[in-house]
Amino acid sequence: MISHHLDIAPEVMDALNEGRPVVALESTIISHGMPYPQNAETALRVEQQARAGGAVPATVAILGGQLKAGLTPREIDYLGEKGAKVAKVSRRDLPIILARGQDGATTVASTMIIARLAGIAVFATGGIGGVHRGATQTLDISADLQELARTNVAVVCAGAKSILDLELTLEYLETYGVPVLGYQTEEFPAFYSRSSGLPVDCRVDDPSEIARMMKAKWELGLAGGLLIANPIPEAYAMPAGRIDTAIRSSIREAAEMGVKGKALTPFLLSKVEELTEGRSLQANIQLVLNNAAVAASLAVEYAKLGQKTGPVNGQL
Ligand code: PSU
Ligand code: MN
Repeated sequence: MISHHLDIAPEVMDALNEGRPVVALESTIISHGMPYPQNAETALRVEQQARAGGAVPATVAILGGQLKAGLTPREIDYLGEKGAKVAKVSRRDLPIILARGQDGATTVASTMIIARLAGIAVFATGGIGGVHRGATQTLDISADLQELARTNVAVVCAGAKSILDLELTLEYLETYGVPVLGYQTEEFPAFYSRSSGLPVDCRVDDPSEIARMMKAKWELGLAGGLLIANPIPEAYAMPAGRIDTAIRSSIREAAEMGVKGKALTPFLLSKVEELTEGRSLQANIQLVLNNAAVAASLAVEYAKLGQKTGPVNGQL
């Protein structure tokens, strides 16, 4: 049933059939997360990074109503250039974009869904969505968290931006049974900075151990993902104070302008970028590259365990 919706690139398909490592990559970060042309350039560099680490990259998006696992450089450039004119697609948007034959950039949630459908177990992104500050009133909680609760994909990220309430985000993940693993750290990283003051569930120093945790979780039949939090490299980290000031003023401006719903995250991201005069963009690029490298080594270790996920035919 899914096959006529899903288009897996030949190189990705070959790797999956042969049990070789594959890393999924998202596309909202391309269209809504960074300006053109840095967004498209970064997406290509991230793919290169995955390859250098021994994995085949599969950048995920929706083109003409087809779910794509693996894009050509031209398709990546197209998404980058169209930017925010491409629909930002999360779980709830998938049926609409498919039925209408439209293009869509996939968030962490919808990239996880497509990765799972294709049989890809490891996915690298920048930062995940989470519980927004003030969510006790607005109920603004990213669908990324529910997806981590239900879909079997390991997600490597640099933590979450402190545009979110990181403490509530971790509480939510605990409630929904998502392991939060600190890659070579005890602390949940805060995207631009390496520390948040909040502990992870478990520090893991070795990708092969994370691979065994994935296997154990899914062998037990425990549905859902694992979150691997990989701090930004020291050299690119930004002082927490500077970022915090920018975030506070961005949140204030969003409230004044009445920006909410799916528009809120992209609005806050671009405001923070503006207020830090592009320094945050450099940090963003470097942390995504770093995540792709860790995800590649995780995919290599997971492939060694001989776990062929294979495409899913049941419910997601
Ligand atoms: N956080 C970032 N960069 C991003 C995003 C979040 O630091 O690019 C994007 C991701 O695609 C994420 C999505 O899945 O925003 C979450 O949006 P929302 O909060 O509307 O669910
Ligand atoms: Mn939201």
